[in-house]
Amino acid sequence: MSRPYPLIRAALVVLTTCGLLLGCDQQSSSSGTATPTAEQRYAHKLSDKNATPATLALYNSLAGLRGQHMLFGHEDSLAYGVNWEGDLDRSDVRDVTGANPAVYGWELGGLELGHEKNLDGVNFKQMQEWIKAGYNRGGVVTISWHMYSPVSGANSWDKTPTVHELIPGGAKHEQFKSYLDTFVVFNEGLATTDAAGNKKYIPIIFRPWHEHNGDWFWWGKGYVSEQDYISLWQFTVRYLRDEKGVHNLIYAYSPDRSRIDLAKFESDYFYAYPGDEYVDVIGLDNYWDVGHQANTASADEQKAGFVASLKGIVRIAQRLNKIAALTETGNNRLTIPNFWTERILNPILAGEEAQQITYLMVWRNANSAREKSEQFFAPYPGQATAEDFKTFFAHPFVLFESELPPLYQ
Ligand code: BMA
Repeated sequence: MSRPYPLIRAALVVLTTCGLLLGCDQQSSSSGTATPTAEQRYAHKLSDKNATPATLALYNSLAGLRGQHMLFGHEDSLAYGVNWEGDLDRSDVRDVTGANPAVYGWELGGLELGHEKNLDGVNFKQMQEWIKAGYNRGGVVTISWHMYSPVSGANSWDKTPTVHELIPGGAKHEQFKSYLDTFVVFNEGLATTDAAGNKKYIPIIFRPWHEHNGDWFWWGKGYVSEQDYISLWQFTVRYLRDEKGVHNLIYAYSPDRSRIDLAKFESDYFYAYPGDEYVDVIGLDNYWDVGHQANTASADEQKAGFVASLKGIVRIAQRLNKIAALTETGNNRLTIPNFWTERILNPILAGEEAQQITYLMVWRNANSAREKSEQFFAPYPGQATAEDFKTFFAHPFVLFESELPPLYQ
C-alpha cells in the first residue's frame, strides 16, 4: 500500500518546528520550542485560506489515512431508522454493529424556508444536538442541501429554471442570500465558546448543489447553463467564506456517476466544475454501479465500473492535491446478498488506487411507518445483509466512529 502523505506530513512537522531554518515567524512555546502554525504543519491546503485549524486538521487527517483506512458514513443515522423513531441516541448502524458510523450525513432542505423540520421530518434543533454529539465523539459531519427553488417555491426536484435568478444580477439574488444566511445561523448554533471566549466551530464537509450533471434537480443539467452553475457554486463559497466569515467548511463536489461515461471520465466529471479554488473534496455519488435498478449490466461489469469510477476520482484528487470520497452510494433496500463485502469492500481493496478514497457514505434509512415506503441503505437487525455488514465493519480497512483516531488536531 502506498502512503506518501503521512511521511510528507511528518517531515513537515519536523522541518517547520525549526523556525530559524525556515525563517518563519511562529510563536515560541515557554520551553523555547517553536510551534508551527496550522498552515505550516499541513501538506493539504483548503480552498479557504482562513479555515479554522480544526477544519484544516480534519482535511489533513483524512488525507493521512488514505490507503490504510476508509471511513464509513450514513445519512440521518441518529434521527430515525427503518423500524424506530423518537429515540434520541440510536442508529440502525449501531443496532447491527455496536458502533456509530464515522461520518454523519445531515440535510438542510427546508431550513431556508424557516421550517422547523427538514424535508424528511428531522427537527433542525435536534439535528444540531446530534451534530454536536457526533463531533464530540470524534465523528465527521457532512451536510447536503436539497434547497427549495426561490423561483417556483417548489422542492429541489422542481424543474423550473432557477439558477440564473440566484446568481449576482438575478431577480432572486437577495432572496438567495437570505437562504444562505439560514445556514450561517444554523452553523453559529453549532459553535461553542471556550474558557478564553474564543468561538469554536464544528468542521463540516459541506456538499451543496450535488448531482448537478443529472437532470432531476433545478440546478441540474438542462435547467441551467454550465456557466451559471459555476457562478452559483462560486457565489455560494464566496458569500459564506468572504462575506459571512464562515471558515469551518470543507467544500465537496459530487457529480453523479450515472451521467458519466467511463470512457471519458475526466471530461464528464469536470462538467460545470467550479474550479480548484472552490473545491476541496473530489466526490462522486455512485448508486449506478452498486445495483441500481436501471443498470442492466452484469454484477462483474458493475464492479468494474465501480472501481473505474473510484480510480477516476482518486487520480484527479492526487493530481490536484485534494482528497477523494464516495460522497453517496448504496443499494436501496439491500437486495444484493453479501452486498457490503462483494460489491463495496472487495472491489475497493482489489487495487491500490480505489482504496485511496477517504470515506464513503450510504443514504438514509427512511422510517417505514411514517414514510410508508421502503427506502433504506444501511441494514437493521435481521435485515438480509446484516451479517455481511458486520464483516464489513470488522475489517481493519473500514473505520466506524469507535475506531477513529483523533481527526481534529
Ligand atoms: C432522496 C430521498 C428522498 C429524500 C431526499 C433528501 O434521495 O431519500 O426521500 O427526501 O433524498 O434527503
